[in-house]
Amino acid sequence: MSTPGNKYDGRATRVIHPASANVPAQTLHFPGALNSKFTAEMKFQNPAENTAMPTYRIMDADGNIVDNTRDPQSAPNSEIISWYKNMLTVSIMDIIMFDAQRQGRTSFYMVSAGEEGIAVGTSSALDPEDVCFLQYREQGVCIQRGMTLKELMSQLFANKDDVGRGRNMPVHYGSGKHKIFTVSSPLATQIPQASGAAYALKLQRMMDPEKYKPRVVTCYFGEGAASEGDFHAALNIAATKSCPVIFVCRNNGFAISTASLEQYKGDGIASRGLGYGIDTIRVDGNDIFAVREAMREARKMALQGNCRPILIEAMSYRVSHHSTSDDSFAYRAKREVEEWKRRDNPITRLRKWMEKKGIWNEDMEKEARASIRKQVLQEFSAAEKVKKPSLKFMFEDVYEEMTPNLKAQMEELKRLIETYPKEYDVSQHEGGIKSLS
Ligand SMILES: Cc1ncc(C[n+]2csc(CCOP(=O)(O)OP(=O)(O)O)c2C)c(N)n1
Ligand SMILES: [Mg+2]
Repeated sequence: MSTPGNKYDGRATRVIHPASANVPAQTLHFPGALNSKFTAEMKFQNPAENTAMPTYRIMDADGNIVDNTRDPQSAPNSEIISWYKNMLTVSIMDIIMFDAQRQGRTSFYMVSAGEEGIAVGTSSALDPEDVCFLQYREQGVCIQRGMTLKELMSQLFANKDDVGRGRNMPVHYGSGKHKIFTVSSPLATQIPQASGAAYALKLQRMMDPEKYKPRVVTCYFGEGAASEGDFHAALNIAATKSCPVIFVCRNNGFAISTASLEQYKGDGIASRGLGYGIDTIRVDGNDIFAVREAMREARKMALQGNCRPILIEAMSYRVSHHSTSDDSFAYRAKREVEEWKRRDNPITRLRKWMEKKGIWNEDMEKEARASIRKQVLQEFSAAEKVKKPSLKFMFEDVYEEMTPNLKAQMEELKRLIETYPKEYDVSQHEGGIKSLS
């Protein structure tokens, strides 16, 4: 007779007629729901009767520790200060780049105000060899993993130093060196890719544990992206194939103009993790310690035994407009945004904690802000002046060698530029028209 448990051992089908098998009906387990007990009470489960999943925090909005079992000092002061500076860097760069777009110096930008703690906190708990898939509001992950301002600015200006060779819209960062897959515009693309990458890492290690160390994949996305079919496919395959992937959902209350209340009826995104049989936690995204500790624990759990996926739903509020193409005051009250800014924020919360601890003060704050601002502006104006990538790059990288039809297209482009030089100013591109030879 089959026994209750998570694993279906195939024997239940053999006891379809319990009477003939001489076993009581109560012990029969359908293969589709092994732990379900029989009941004589007909009751439709109503999700509204369940209490909402709680939101874990270590530190309250005033910077006081509320979970004394978790010492935020698991990291030295210098490291905590470095997270703080990384959050400040994201925030200062955001303001400068948003304004730069308004001045027509870049085409597009996306701000992560209010969500700096999620990006920096989660990635502070990762190994440099772990692999990250981002959505687009996670500049903090790039900075925490060591991408330089020069690298970020080169992407934003699509100049010749951009590792993506200027092929993507601004904020679509990627870096092989930092194990960050390039951001994709179509929502949720990265989620099944992350499950697949985690499965690959697991298989690699199974085949050669000497050569490959345990690694996880982290996958960031917004609650809006979780409405895509790809989200569901990704969670299900990760659960059924026990992939070491940590899904980090930033629930910031909006998918552009659609408020989360209009996006779903269930208990946030966390309830969906449980539906797929995935260990899930909801955390306060304004609390960098909670986010980091949840990630540290998730990483351990993901790599235990046969591996498994984890879902972290980090709660926050999108303080900024969706992007430079959006005016959020068309669909939400300015007062509401101001209220959130004033009430809670991952940066001011950590600052309060550091000040209480005596490791930060007003002078250090001023000094840090001024020096970060200076560095951002320096890299900004340097990157803006660098030449654009060679035109030839348009035809490279898909095939190892350029195919005859690509060569023909390149020649045609050269002919057009030569015929209409006033229409096509290619002097800004490295090598100019010569690169097409
Ligand atoms: C497949 C697809 N549909 C629609 C869009 C347009 N779009 C870009 S961002 C976005 C909202 C995403 O919201 P969320 O995932 O919550 O992330 P947030 O912007 O809040 O960080 C939408 C609808 C898109 N990029 N791709
Ligand atoms: Mg959102």
